[in-house]
Amino acid sequence: MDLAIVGPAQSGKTTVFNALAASHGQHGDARREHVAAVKIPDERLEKLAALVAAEKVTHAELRLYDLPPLFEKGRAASGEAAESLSRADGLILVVRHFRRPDVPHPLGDVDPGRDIDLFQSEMVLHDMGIVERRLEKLDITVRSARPEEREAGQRELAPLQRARQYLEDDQPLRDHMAGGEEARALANYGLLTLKALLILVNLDEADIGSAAEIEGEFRERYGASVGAMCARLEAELGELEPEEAVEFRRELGAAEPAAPRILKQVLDTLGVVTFYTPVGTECRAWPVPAGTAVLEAAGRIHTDMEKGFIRAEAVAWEELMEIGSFAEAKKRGRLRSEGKQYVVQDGDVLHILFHV
Ligand SMILES: Nc1nc2c(ncn2[C@@H]2O[C@H](COP(=O)(O)OP(=O)(O)O)[C@@H](O)[C@H]2O)c(=O)[nH]1
Ligand SMILES: [Mg+2]
Repeated sequence: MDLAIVGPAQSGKTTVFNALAASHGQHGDARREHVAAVKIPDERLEKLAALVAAEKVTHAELRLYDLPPLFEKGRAASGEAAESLSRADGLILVVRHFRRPDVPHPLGDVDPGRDIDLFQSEMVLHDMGIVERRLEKLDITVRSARPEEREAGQRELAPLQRARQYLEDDQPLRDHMAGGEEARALANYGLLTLKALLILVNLDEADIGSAAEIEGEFRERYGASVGAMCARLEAELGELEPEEAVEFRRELGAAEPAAPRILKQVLDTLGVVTFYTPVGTECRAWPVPAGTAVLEAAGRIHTDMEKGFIRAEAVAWEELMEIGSFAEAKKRGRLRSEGKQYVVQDGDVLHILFHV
């Protein structure tokens, strides 16, 4: 899963990127300049790994992209940034709430609400451009096409026309078209307002005590996924040794690290559920979109598992922790046997049976 960090200049995008990438032991190799692979902190995975005495624990990962400012002076993203943006499954929109007189705001004053509104309108305009260009082209194609091609063109037209309607009303597409067949038809256009969006309010150091309150205010106003953190503080604490960081946090009144909470919000925003596979000596977490059938989930692990799928043995994480082992769960008849249509539930521990 790819997440693009977007927002106005100087809102703290790079700082957020560093704060999230520094979390959970991400120093070193996984981190390139503008891309970071971030392990998703997962307490369930760690407890499960301990239960089955796994030698190797593999966390689910997100890829974060730190993008240059978009829509500045009407400019769209270009080159590599445009590609990362178009491919991303979701966006983290960073807006500035921190004050800092020494860091000028490009619009003069600090007003996160205005910045959110402006950015949302820019995204709508961006998508409108894409949809209109595509519709124009299709219109020509359909009119000059042979009958059998005409039909395919018309099938593509319908969702685009619906999208144009919403965009004309200044409505982000995710509120109306996400998840369904139409969204799939539009998936390859790189439409920004169709992507999952987490608004990340970048707090002032002085406001960390009221993070939850501010988060609540913005959520009420925007009816959307909202997170709040002080990115600079978290990035700096992320550089420290863990014991030192704990000490500093206590002094600052920022009890819990923000990154795990924000990453969890990212997963929720993406509509992702996590299942677990303790196989041999490895215990692993797998993120999949909510609603994924176990057959497809098996295919994520290995194509052979999908091709030769027989059935899955499943047990909920809580239940397994309580029972103590897969073998004991089986003995007590608590392992469910699920066919390929079974929809994977968050927290499922799965054993997939397949023939090669
Ligand atoms: N006080 C404070 N300053 C921040 C915070 N986040 C970023 N900054 C500062 O704002 C400036 C711009 O941050 P940067 O991450 O480079 O912004 P970008 O242009 O969006 O990538 C830098 O001087 C940061 O130190 C924050 O949470 N609190
Ligand atoms: Mg930057």
